[in-house]
Amino acid sequence: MSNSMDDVAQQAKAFFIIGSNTTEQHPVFGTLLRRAVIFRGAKLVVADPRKIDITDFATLHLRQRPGTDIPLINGLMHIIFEKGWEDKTFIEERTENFAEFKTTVMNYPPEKASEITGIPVEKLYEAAEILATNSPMAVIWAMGITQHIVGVRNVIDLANLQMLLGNMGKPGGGVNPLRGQNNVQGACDMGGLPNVFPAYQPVTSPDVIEKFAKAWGLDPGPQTVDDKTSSIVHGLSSKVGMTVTEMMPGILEGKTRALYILGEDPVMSDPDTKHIRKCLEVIDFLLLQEIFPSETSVYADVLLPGVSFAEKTGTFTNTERRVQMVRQAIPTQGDARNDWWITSQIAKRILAGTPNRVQNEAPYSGWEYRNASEVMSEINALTPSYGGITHARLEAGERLHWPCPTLDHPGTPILHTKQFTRGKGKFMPIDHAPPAEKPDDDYPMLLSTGRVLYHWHGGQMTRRAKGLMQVYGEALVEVNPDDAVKLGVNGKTHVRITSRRGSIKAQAWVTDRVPPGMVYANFHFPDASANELTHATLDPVAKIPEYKITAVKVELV
Ligand SMILES: Nc1nc2c(c(=O)[nH]1)N[C@H]1C(S)=C(S)[C@@H](COP(=O)(O)OP(=O)(O)OC[C@H]3O[C@@H](n4cnc5c(=O)[nH]c(N)nc54)[C@H](O)[C@@H]3O)O[C@H]1N2
Ligand SMILES: Nc1nc2c(c(=O)[nH]1)N[C@H]1C(S)=C(S)[C@@H](COP(=O)(O)OP(=O)(O)OC[C@H]3O[C@@H](n4cnc5c(=O)[nH]c(N)nc54)[C@H](O)[C@@H]3O)O[C@H]1N2
Ligand SMILES: [Mo]
Repeated sequence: MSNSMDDVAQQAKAFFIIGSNTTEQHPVFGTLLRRAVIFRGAKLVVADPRKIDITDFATLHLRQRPGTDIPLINGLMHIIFEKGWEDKTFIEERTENFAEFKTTVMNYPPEKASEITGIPVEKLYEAAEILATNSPMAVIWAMGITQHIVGVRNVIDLANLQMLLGNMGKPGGGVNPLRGQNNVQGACDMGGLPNVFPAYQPVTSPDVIEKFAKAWGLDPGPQTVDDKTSSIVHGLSSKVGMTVTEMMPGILEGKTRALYILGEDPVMSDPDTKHIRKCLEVIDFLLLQEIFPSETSVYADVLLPGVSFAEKTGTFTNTERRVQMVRQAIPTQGDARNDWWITSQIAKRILAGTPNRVQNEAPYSGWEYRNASEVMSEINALTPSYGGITHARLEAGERLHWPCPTLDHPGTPILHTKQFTRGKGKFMPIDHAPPAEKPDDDYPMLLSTGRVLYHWHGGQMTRRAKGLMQVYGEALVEVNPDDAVKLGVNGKTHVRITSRRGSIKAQAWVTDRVPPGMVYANFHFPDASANELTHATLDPVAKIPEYKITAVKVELV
């Protein structure tokens, strides 16, 4: 998020929630937003194909066809131009490439936007007025925007909207993607991405490589294979690696021979389960670090027991870039060990067999951490945006959002107040492209997938909680009443849903949460996981799968 949760909830005059089921998937922030609507009259526009719970609080609900967010956003911006609501001063002072961008937006008059999205023209005018005339306005999104082959384009177009309205770098405004996993922001910040070291320092930059090689006592030269011993000569690689969604199919192409998986359950969470099973069956070596046996653990050659959040000390970085202490609450269970400890033991053993290692006085060579604070000290030294975020400051109760480069820096709850990271904000012309799969005669319905309040992804944790299973004990598929009549679904009927990849049977929940022609399924239960049906077509830049759109047929069983 460019802004903090409190800032958005307290300062925004209007919210635009697009592709986020905020009350079910981010209940704490969802509550703050509902309170803002109820108690201080903030306006709320929700753009979501489904009638999710937060639409009960919306000033206006736009129910676009899935995968049509670009014509929707461009259509809104077209109206903003027509009415002269754009922030001319912000555009002039803080942005560039405006003319090219405007030319593209002009190709999306409201009538055309309406035709593609299915939203009536009057509603587009109403939405544009609410969003443009209640300033500051905060845009909030999640997976409904990103899990598409146009995920990156969707995000860029929302940034266009916020620059057009001058809502960047201001309290109560901003671009606010809600991160999902408790520490996914921290994982990305620490370089859990194929193209960057911690703090988004590119692996392709010679200066950055030299800095890390020096600190870690490694040869800055490229990673090579020693011909005689056929072991890897460890330098720091400047090659951009693979994303998860490339590693998996890479197994069948011979590009991936071993996998070290920590805290993921790809059999449940990756698209096209049948394909994932095939990949995991043939991989040479699979090491899995887990807190429970999972659907994936049956494929593991070695299963190592990590510890849950309640058994560890360290920090999590949340969706608003705030770093928070997590303290061990219960003793480690059984043979489980800290995840960082296991990883460093493996690393040490790999390093021990590595020729050509530069053994100098490198401050952070050897993986010799004794506790999480020592890991944090290394982060402080090598990760500029975390330079001033120490356990001591967090323990003293400071609220620190990165960037926080030095010990006396107060942190940065709002980004881009004076300028953008690249200087001027660059408007990007963004055009619509249809989803990879479209309903046809064989598969006439559209499947959307996601979560429910009571479960967490593959369900390894939540399906072990008795109370949650009592409330939500089996997968339900949302089916519109019109479709239910056509199918003959009545009461607790089970339906079979089939796509080009597979088939599941689940109980239908007849509800107008979904529009006619669309069903919605989750991936919380192995016997009826939506990922048996989904396909692995990826966004070309972010490599995120199009989980939100699959063509299916639905039958009564
Ligand atoms: N209870 C619970 N909470 C969770 C999680 C969990 O598993 N359980 N997971 C966490 C994680 S990791 C994540 S990433 C977040 C995800 O949080 P969300 O992204 O809010 O959750 P999703 O269920 O993926 O659904 C997103 C919304 O996008 C809508 N949508 C579908 N297609 C489109 C489209 O084409 N355009 C638009 N604009 N909207 C569309 C859906 O109807 C849905 O309301 O939740 C986090 N919170
Ligand atoms: N169809 C469909 N598929 C999706 C999505 C969708 O919307 N639709 N959403 C996608 C998204 S946004 C996400 S984030 C993924 C999530 O997918 P995953 O990350 O695979 O799912 P999780 O269930 O969150 O976590 C996986 C495992 O981590 C283990 N675990 C928990 N805590 C710890 C720990 O501290 N240490 C270790 N070592 N293990 C731990 C749990 O036991 C669990 O089995 O799913 C993706 N898949
Ligand atoms: Mo996620």
